[in-house]
Amino acid sequence: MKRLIFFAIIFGLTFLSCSPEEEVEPQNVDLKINFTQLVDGAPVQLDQMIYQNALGQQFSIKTIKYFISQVKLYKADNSIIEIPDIHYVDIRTPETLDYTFSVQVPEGDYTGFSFVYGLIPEENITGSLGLDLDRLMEWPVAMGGGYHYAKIEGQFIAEENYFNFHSGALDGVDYSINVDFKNNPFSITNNLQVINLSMEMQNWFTNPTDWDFEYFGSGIMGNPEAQQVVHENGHDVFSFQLLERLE
Ligand SMILES: [Cu+2]
Repeated sequence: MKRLIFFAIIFGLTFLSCSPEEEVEPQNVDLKINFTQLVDGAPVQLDQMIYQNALGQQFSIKTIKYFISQVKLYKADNSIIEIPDIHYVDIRTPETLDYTFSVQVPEGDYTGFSFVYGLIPEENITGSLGLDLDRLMEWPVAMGGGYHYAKIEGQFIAEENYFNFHSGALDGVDYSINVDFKNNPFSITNNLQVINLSMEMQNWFTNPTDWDFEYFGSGIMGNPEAQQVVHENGHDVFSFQLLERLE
């Protein structure tokens, strides 16, 4: 009888010690990202002369196109999940406004994530992203080549004034932006989770430099001062939330 109880305990311990391990083995799951564009915290209303920048200049938004790349997720165990994708967003093309990364990610606790607004020099090569993106986003070879990081366009002050707030690597100078959410912990627990990434358009036009539409004029592609201001103002245009998809 004693021996039987002994075996029962051994079997019991074996069973108990095995099953929880199987349960905690992390699953790899799809991670989706949604792109939202805001003015003053509300979704952009295109082609409406209803906005005012920090200097009190009226503006509208007609175009928002941009790249994000170099997405990295930082796990609580110090490992890093690197996602090789380059994603193009166009507010007028609904299928670009959400994206499932080509790489699955393990469930678990993360300390944060980071990405690049635009393209790093190694990935900013004329002709490398295919004909469609060449046509839409190519940066002139005479200005250093590669692609625009973004095209933001609209009107300012009066209906007849158009601005092309185009950013990119001018003459080989890298103005891409490292967007750092490394200390923003979250957990990924299933296949239904979505990172909602918002771009606040007002923040392009302030902090540290209030953007003066009259001073910078309608085109800034050949203007290194303007590219530097865009680079600096862009540090806080993005914010994110982790949402659960309803399915
Ligand atoms: Cu341009």
